[in-house]
Amino acid sequence: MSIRGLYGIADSGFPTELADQARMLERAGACCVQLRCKGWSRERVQALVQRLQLGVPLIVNDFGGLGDGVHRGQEDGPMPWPGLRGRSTHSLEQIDAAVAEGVDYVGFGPIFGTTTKETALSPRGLGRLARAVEHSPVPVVAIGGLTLETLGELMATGVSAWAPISAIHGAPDPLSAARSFSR
Ligand code: 3NM
Repeated sequence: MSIRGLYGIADSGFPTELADQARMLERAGACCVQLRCKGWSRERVQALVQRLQLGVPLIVNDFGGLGDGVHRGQEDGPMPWPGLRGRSTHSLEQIDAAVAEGVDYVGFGPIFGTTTKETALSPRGLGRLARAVEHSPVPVVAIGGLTLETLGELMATGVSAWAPISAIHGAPDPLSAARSFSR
């Protein structure tokens, strides 16, 4: 598979059931779906994964060995093996470190201001995103404060994929919003 276009994230911070979010993202054309279940036990995430039959790779935030892949932040320890592996990064140095540990893609953000994740980091902006894209030998997934209004500028950086959360799950019609991001 390739990490391209809409990188779907199903997020437990929104009221819609995670399985329904995940199926909706697949239907909208996401290249993969990440389960971001903050505060959930491994057992609870595992039960959800077992219930989900998706036609696209299922990537699990934090926990390795459950889905087709794992995504981890800077503080979340070494990458489990095997499977599709992604790491959140916020600088070129962190991209280098993630590439050295053998990740398949890097997240890069926050591009714009976000309220979905508690972060002390200032928005990286499109300029730094463009440098990250140029620098990284693996696909870059932009994240943080993404909207449909800025999708055109974002794509102009050459970024492989994008992972909007509130612009989809907080939209009046999430499927329609996700479809608009999926191009
Ligand atoms: N990671 P929204 S920003 C989960 O910078 C996450 O690594 C970020 O949500 C990072 O699209 C973020 O609602 C939240 O801003 C993205």
